Amino acid sequence: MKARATASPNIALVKYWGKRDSQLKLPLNDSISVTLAGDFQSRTTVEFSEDYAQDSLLLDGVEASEKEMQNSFLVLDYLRKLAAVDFRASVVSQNTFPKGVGIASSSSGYAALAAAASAALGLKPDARQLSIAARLGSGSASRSIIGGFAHWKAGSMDDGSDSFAVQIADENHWPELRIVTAITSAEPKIIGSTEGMKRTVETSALFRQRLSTIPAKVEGIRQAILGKNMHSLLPAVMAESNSLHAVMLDSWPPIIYLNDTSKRIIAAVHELNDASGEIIAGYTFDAGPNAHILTEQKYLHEVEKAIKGEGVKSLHVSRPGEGSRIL
Ligand code: 2P0
Repeated sequence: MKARATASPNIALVKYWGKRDSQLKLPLNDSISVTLAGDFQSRTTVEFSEDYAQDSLLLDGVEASEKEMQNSFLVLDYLRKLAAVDFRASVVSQNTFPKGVGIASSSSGYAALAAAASAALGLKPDARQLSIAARLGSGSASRSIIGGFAHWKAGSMDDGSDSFAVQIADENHWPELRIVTAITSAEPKIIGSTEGMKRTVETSALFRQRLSTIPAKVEGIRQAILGKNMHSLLPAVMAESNSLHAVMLDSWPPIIYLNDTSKRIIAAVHELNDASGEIIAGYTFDAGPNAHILTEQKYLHEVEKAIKGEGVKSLHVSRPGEGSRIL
Protein backbone atom coordinates (compact mmCIF):
# COMPACT_ATOMS: atom_id res chain seq x y z
CA MET A 1 0.00 0.00 0.00
CA LYS A 2 2.40 2.60 -1.30
CA ALA A 3 2.09 5.62 -3.61
CA ARG A 4 3.91 8.79 -4.60
CA ALA A 5 2.44 12.15 -5.51
CA THR A 6 3.54 15.69 -6.30
CA ALA A 7 1.96 19.10 -5.74
CA SER A 8 3.05 22.71 -6.17
CA PRO A 9 2.55 25.76 -3.98
CA ASN A 10 -0.15 28.27 -4.79
CA ILE A 11 -0.12 32.03 -4.46
CA ALA A 12 -3.26 33.61 -3.02
CA LEU A 13 -4.84 36.45 -5.01
CA VAL A 14 -7.62 36.77 -2.41
CA LYS A 15 -6.05 35.85 0.91
CA TYR A 16 -7.04 33.31 3.55
CA TRP A 17 -6.39 34.93 6.93
CA GLY A 18 -8.58 33.96 9.87
CA LYS A 19 -10.32 30.76 10.89
CA ARG A 20 -13.79 29.94 12.18
CA ASP A 21 -12.55 26.49 13.34
CA SER A 22 -8.87 25.99 14.06
CA GLN A 23 -8.90 22.19 14.28
CA LEU A 24 -10.74 21.67 10.99
CA LYS A 25 -9.01 24.71 9.45
CA LEU A 26 -12.24 26.31 8.33
CA PRO A 27 -11.70 29.85 7.09
CA LEU A 28 -13.70 32.99 7.78
CA ASN A 29 -13.63 33.97 4.11
CA ASP A 30 -13.38 32.58 0.59
CA SER A 31 -9.99 32.82 -1.12
CA ILE A 32 -8.63 32.56 -4.67
CA SER A 33 -5.21 31.41 -5.83
CA VAL A 34 -3.03 30.43 -8.76
CA THR A 35 -1.09 27.17 -8.54
CA LEU A 36 2.52 27.51 -9.73
CA ALA A 37 4.23 25.37 -12.35
CA GLY A 38 7.88 24.59 -12.48
CA ASP A 39 10.66 24.79 -9.94
CA PHE A 40 8.72 24.47 -6.74
CA GLN A 41 7.25 21.06 -5.89
CA SER A 42 6.68 18.77 -2.95
CA ARG A 43 7.11 15.07 -3.77
CA THR A 44 5.73 12.73 -1.19
CA THR A 45 5.74 8.96 -0.77
CA VAL A 46 3.27 7.34 1.61
CA GLU A 47 3.29 3.68 2.62
CA PHE A 48 0.68 2.12 4.89
CA SER A 49 1.56 -1.13 6.60
CA GLU A 50 0.29 -3.23 9.48
CA ASP A 51 3.96 -3.50 10.49
CA TYR A 52 4.15 0.17 11.48
CA ALA A 53 3.37 0.89 15.13
CA GLN A 54 2.89 4.62 14.52
CA ASP A 55 2.86 7.25 11.77
CA SER A 56 6.28 8.63 10.88
CA LEU A 57 7.14 11.65 8.78
CA LEU A 58 10.46 12.63 7.22
CA LEU A 59 10.66 16.09 5.60
CA ASP A 60 13.72 16.76 3.45
CA GLY A 61 15.50 14.05 5.43
CA VAL A 62 14.63 15.53 8.81
CA GLU A 63 12.07 14.19 11.27
CA ALA A 64 8.96 16.40 11.24
CA SER A 65 8.10 18.73 14.13
CA GLU A 66 5.28 17.89 16.51
CA LYS A 67 3.04 20.45 14.80
CA GLU A 68 3.71 18.96 11.36
CA MET A 69 3.04 15.48 12.78
CA GLN A 70 -0.29 16.60 14.22
CA ASN A 71 -1.41 18.23 10.98
CA SER A 72 -0.32 15.22 8.91
CA PHE A 73 -2.14 12.92 11.30
CA LEU A 74 -5.38 14.83 10.64
CA VAL A 75 -4.96 14.25 6.88
CA LEU A 76 -4.02 10.57 7.27
CA ASP A 77 -6.81 9.86 9.72
CA TYR A 78 -9.48 11.46 7.54
CA LEU A 79 -8.39 9.21 4.66
CA ARG A 80 -8.03 6.10 6.87
CA LYS A 81 -11.65 6.59 7.92
CA LEU A 82 -12.76 6.93 4.30
CA ALA A 83 -10.91 3.70 3.45
CA ALA A 84 -12.04 2.00 6.68
CA VAL A 85 -8.51 0.86 7.55
CA ASP A 86 -6.33 1.43 10.58
CA PHE A 87 -2.81 0.96 9.24
CA ARG A 88 -0.11 3.45 10.28
CA ALA A 89 1.86 5.26 7.60
CA SER A 90 5.45 6.08 6.75
CA VAL A 91 5.64 9.44 4.95
CA VAL A 92 8.75 10.68 3.18
CA SER A 93 8.52 14.14 1.59
CA GLN A 94 11.07 16.06 -0.43
CA ASN A 95 10.81 19.65 -1.65
CA THR A 96 12.43 20.59 -4.95
CA PHE A 97 12.54 24.25 -3.94
CA PRO A 98 15.88 25.90 -4.49
CA LYS A 99 17.58 25.99 -1.10
CA GLY A 100 17.07 29.05 1.07
CA VAL A 101 14.45 30.74 -1.07
CA GLY A 102 12.11 31.33 1.82
CA ILE A 103 9.08 29.90 0.00
CA ALA A 104 6.53 28.28 2.30
CA SER A 105 5.94 24.64 1.47
CA SER A 106 2.85 23.87 3.52
CA SER A 107 0.38 24.31 0.62
CA SER A 108 2.24 21.91 -1.66
CA GLY A 109 3.32 19.59 1.16
CA TYR A 110 -0.11 18.73 2.53
CA ALA A 111 -1.65 18.58 -0.96
CA ALA A 112 0.98 16.01 -2.01
CA LEU A 113 0.43 14.12 1.25
CA ALA A 114 -3.35 13.92 0.70
CA ALA A 115 -2.92 12.77 -2.91
CA ALA A 116 -0.26 10.14 -2.13
CA ALA A 117 -2.06 8.79 0.94
CA SER A 118 -5.38 8.46 -0.93
CA ALA A 119 -3.70 6.54 -3.74
CA ALA A 120 -1.80 4.32 -1.30
CA LEU A 121 -5.11 3.44 0.37
CA GLY A 122 -6.67 2.59 -2.99
CA LEU A 123 -9.18 5.42 -2.65
CA LYS A 124 -10.42 7.24 -5.71
CA PRO A 125 -11.41 10.51 -4.11
CA ASP A 126 -12.90 13.32 -6.18
CA ALA A 127 -11.29 16.77 -6.10
CA ARG A 128 -13.67 17.84 -3.34
CA GLN A 129 -12.63 15.05 -0.98
CA LEU A 130 -8.94 15.53 -1.78
CA SER A 131 -9.22 19.26 -1.18
CA ILE A 132 -10.90 18.66 2.19
CA ALA A 133 -8.21 16.14 3.19
CA ALA A 134 -5.41 18.57 2.23
CA ARG A 135 -7.20 21.42 4.07
CA LEU A 136 -6.97 19.48 7.33
CA GLY A 137 -3.16 19.65 7.04
CA SER A 138 -2.98 23.34 6.15
CA GLY A 139 -5.76 25.61 4.92
CA SER A 140 -3.93 26.84 1.84
CA ALA A 141 -3.20 23.22 0.76
CA SER A 142 -6.89 22.82 -0.14
CA ARG A 143 -6.14 25.03 -3.18
CA SER A 144 -2.96 23.19 -4.35
CA ILE A 145 -5.07 20.13 -5.25
CA ILE A 146 -6.48 22.24 -8.08
CA GLY A 147 -4.53 23.19 -11.23
CA GLY A 148 -4.63 26.71 -12.66
CA PHE A 149 -6.89 29.02 -10.67
CA ALA A 150 -8.67 27.81 -7.53
CA HIS A 151 -11.52 29.23 -5.45
CA TRP A 152 -11.64 27.89 -1.89
CA LYS A 153 -15.19 28.32 -0.65
CA ALA A 154 -15.30 29.00 3.07
CA GLY A 155 -18.55 27.05 3.46
CA SER A 156 -20.86 27.28 6.45
CA MET A 157 -21.21 23.71 7.73
CA ASP A 158 -19.70 22.93 11.15
CA ASP A 159 -18.11 19.69 9.88
CA GLY A 160 -16.30 21.45 7.00
CA SER A 161 -17.92 19.27 4.33
CA ASP A 162 -18.66 22.36 2.20
CA SER A 163 -15.24 24.01 2.67
CA PHE A 164 -13.09 23.00 -0.31
CA ALA A 165 -11.52 24.44 -3.45
CA VAL A 166 -13.00 24.34 -6.94
CA GLN A 167 -11.38 25.26 -10.25
CA ILE A 168 -12.08 28.67 -11.81
CA ALA A 169 -9.97 27.95 -14.91
CA ASP A 170 -7.28 25.39 -15.68
CA GLU A 171 -3.52 25.87 -16.15
CA ASN A 172 -3.87 26.38 -19.92
CA HIS A 173 -6.45 29.15 -19.65
CA TRP A 174 -3.98 32.06 -19.49
CA PRO A 175 -0.68 30.83 -20.96
CA GLU A 176 0.89 34.34 -21.10
CA LEU A 177 0.51 34.93 -17.36
CA ARG A 178 3.73 34.95 -15.32
CA ILE A 179 4.34 35.04 -11.59
CA VAL A 180 7.74 36.50 -10.71
CA THR A 181 8.80 35.67 -7.18
CA ALA A 182 11.38 38.09 -5.77
CA ILE A 183 13.17 36.61 -2.79
CA THR A 184 13.99 39.40 -0.36
CA SER A 185 14.81 37.24 2.67
CA ALA A 186 15.32 33.57 3.43
CA GLU A 187 15.04 34.14 7.19
CA PRO A 188 12.45 32.11 9.10
CA LYS A 189 9.15 33.89 9.76
CA ILE A 190 8.86 36.08 12.84
CA ILE A 191 5.46 34.52 13.53
CA GLY A 192 3.83 31.54 11.81
CA SER A 193 0.61 32.00 9.81
CA THR A 194 -1.46 29.87 12.17
CA GLU A 195 -0.51 32.05 15.17
CA GLY A 196 -0.57 35.27 13.18
CA MET A 197 -4.10 34.86 11.84
CA LYS A 198 -5.35 33.91 15.31
CA ARG A 199 -3.89 37.12 16.69
CA THR A 200 -5.53 39.18 13.94
CA VAL A 201 -8.97 37.63 14.51
CA GLU A 202 -8.69 38.24 18.25
CA THR A 203 -7.34 41.78 18.24
CA SER A 204 -7.93 43.66 14.97
CA ALA A 205 -11.07 45.78 14.63
CA LEU A 206 -10.10 46.51 11.02
CA PHE A 207 -10.32 42.76 10.29
CA ARG A 208 -14.15 42.90 10.53
CA GLN A 209 -14.20 45.64 7.93
CA ARG A 210 -11.88 43.57 5.71
CA LEU A 211 -14.24 40.58 5.85
CA SER A 212 -17.12 42.74 4.60
CA THR A 213 -15.11 43.59 1.45
CA ILE A 214 -14.30 39.98 0.48
CA PRO A 215 -17.41 38.84 -1.45
CA ALA A 216 -17.15 41.69 -3.97
CA LYS A 217 -13.38 41.14 -4.31
CA VAL A 218 -13.83 37.42 -4.90
CA GLU A 219 -16.37 38.05 -7.64
CA GLY A 220 -14.27 40.80 -9.26
CA ILE A 221 -11.09 38.71 -9.27
CA ARG A 222 -12.91 35.60 -10.50
CA GLN A 223 -14.34 37.57 -13.43
CA ALA A 224 -10.94 39.15 -14.18
CA ILE A 225 -9.34 35.68 -14.32
CA LEU A 226 -12.09 34.33 -16.59
CA GLY A 227 -11.72 37.35 -18.87
CA LYS A 228 -7.87 37.28 -18.68
CA ASN A 229 -8.18 40.95 -17.85
CA MET A 230 -4.88 42.28 -16.47
CA HIS A 231 -6.26 45.80 -16.11
CA SER A 232 -8.94 44.74 -13.65
CA LEU A 233 -7.08 41.81 -12.04
CA LEU A 234 -3.83 43.50 -11.06
CA PRO A 235 -5.15 46.56 -9.17
CA ALA A 236 -7.58 44.30 -7.30
CA VAL A 237 -4.79 41.88 -6.37
CA MET A 238 -2.51 44.68 -5.13
CA ALA A 239 -5.29 46.28 -3.07
CA GLU A 240 -6.14 42.88 -1.57
CA SER A 241 -2.53 42.25 -0.55
CA ASN A 242 -2.41 45.71 1.04
CA SER A 243 -5.65 44.97 2.92
CA LEU A 244 -4.08 41.79 4.35
CA HIS A 245 -0.97 43.63 5.52
CA ALA A 246 -3.09 46.44 6.95
CA VAL A 247 -4.99 44.06 9.26
CA MET A 248 -1.70 42.44 10.21
CA LEU A 249 -0.38 45.84 11.29
CA ASP A 250 -3.69 46.52 13.07
CA SER A 251 -3.23 43.35 15.17
CA TRP A 252 -1.83 43.59 18.67
CA PRO A 253 1.09 43.19 19.05
CA PRO A 254 1.41 44.20 15.38
CA ILE A 255 2.52 41.66 12.79
CA ILE A 256 4.93 43.06 10.22
CA TYR A 257 6.11 40.73 7.49
CA LEU A 258 7.20 43.25 4.84
CA ASN A 259 10.80 44.47 4.89
CA ASP A 260 12.39 47.53 3.27
CA THR A 261 12.98 45.66 0.02
CA SER A 262 9.32 44.56 -0.09
CA LYS A 263 8.28 48.21 0.23
CA ARG A 264 10.76 49.29 -2.43
CA ILE A 265 9.23 46.69 -4.78
CA ILE A 266 5.73 48.02 -4.08
CA ALA A 267 6.90 51.52 -5.05
CA ALA A 268 8.78 50.21 -8.11
CA VAL A 269 5.68 48.40 -9.43
CA HIS A 270 3.54 51.52 -9.08
CA GLU A 271 6.23 53.62 -10.79
CA LEU A 272 6.48 51.08 -13.63
CA ASN A 273 2.71 51.11 -14.15
CA ASP A 274 2.61 54.92 -14.08
CA ALA A 275 5.49 55.18 -16.57
CA SER A 276 3.85 52.58 -18.86
CA GLY A 277 0.52 54.40 -18.86
CA GLU A 278 -1.21 51.08 -18.15
CA ILE A 279 -1.17 48.36 -15.52
CA ILE A 280 1.42 45.77 -16.56
CA ALA A 281 2.50 44.44 -13.14
CA GLY A 282 0.83 43.71 -9.81
CA TYR A 283 2.40 42.59 -6.53
CA THR A 284 1.08 40.35 -3.81
CA PHE A 285 2.70 39.37 -0.48
CA ASP A 286 1.77 36.51 1.86
CA ALA A 287 2.96 35.92 5.41
CA GLY A 288 6.50 36.94 4.54
CA PRO A 289 8.57 39.60 2.78
CA ASN A 290 8.96 37.89 -0.61
CA ALA A 291 7.09 39.53 -3.48
CA HIS A 292 5.03 37.68 -6.07
CA ILE A 293 4.53 39.88 -9.10
CA LEU A 294 1.93 39.05 -11.71
CA THR A 295 2.57 40.12 -15.28
CA GLU A 296 2.46 38.75 -18.83
CA GLN A 297 5.37 37.24 -20.80
CA LYS A 298 5.70 40.29 -23.08
CA TYR A 299 6.38 42.55 -20.06
CA LEU A 300 8.64 40.13 -18.19
CA HIS A 301 11.93 41.80 -19.07
CA GLU A 302 10.67 45.26 -18.07
CA VAL A 303 9.23 43.98 -14.80
CA GLU A 304 12.42 42.14 -13.87
CA LYS A 305 14.46 45.26 -14.62
CA ALA A 306 12.19 47.42 -12.46
CA ILE A 307 12.23 45.21 -9.36
CA LYS A 308 15.82 43.99 -9.43
CA GLY A 309 18.21 45.90 -7.26
CA GLU A 310 19.19 46.32 -3.67
CA GLY A 311 17.88 43.58 -1.38
CA VAL A 312 16.49 41.25 -4.07
CA LYS A 313 18.37 37.99 -3.62
CA SER A 314 16.91 36.07 -6.55
CA LEU A 315 14.04 36.03 -9.03
CA HIS A 316 12.04 32.94 -10.00
CA VAL A 317 9.56 32.97 -12.85
CA SER A 318 6.54 30.65 -12.84
CA ARG A 319 3.35 30.24 -14.80
CA PRO A 320 0.03 28.65 -13.84
CA GLY A 321 0.60 24.95 -13.24
CA GLU A 322 -1.09 21.64 -12.62
CA GLY A 323 -2.76 20.53 -9.42
CA SER A 324 -1.63 17.55 -7.35
CA ARG A 325 -1.01 14.32 -9.24
CA ILE A 326 0.11 10.76 -8.69
CA LEU A 327 3.62 9.92 -9.90
C1 2P0 B 1 -3.05 32.41 1.79
N1 2P0 B 1 -1.65 32.47 3.82
O1 2P0 B 1 -4.21 32.57 1.40
C2 2P0 B 1 -2.63 33.14 3.04
C3 2P0 B 1 -2.08 34.48 2.76
C4 2P0 B 1 -0.65 33.36 4.30
C5 2P0 B 1 -1.06 34.72 3.84
O2 2P0 B 1 -2.64 30.50 3.74
O3 2P0 B 1 -2.97 27.58 9.78
O4 2P0 B 1 -0.13 27.85 6.23
O5 2P0 B 1 -1.95 25.87 8.28
O6 2P0 B 1 -4.23 26.75 7.81
O7 2P0 B 1 -2.40 27.60 5.12
C6 2P0 B 1 -0.87 30.59 5.18
O8 2P0 B 1 -1.64 29.84 6.02
O9 2P0 B 1 -2.23 28.22 7.57
C7 2P0 B 1 -1.78 31.18 4.21
P1 2P0 B 1 -2.88 27.04 8.40
P2 2P0 B 1 -1.56 28.24 6.16
O10 2P0 B 1 -2.22 31.74 1.12
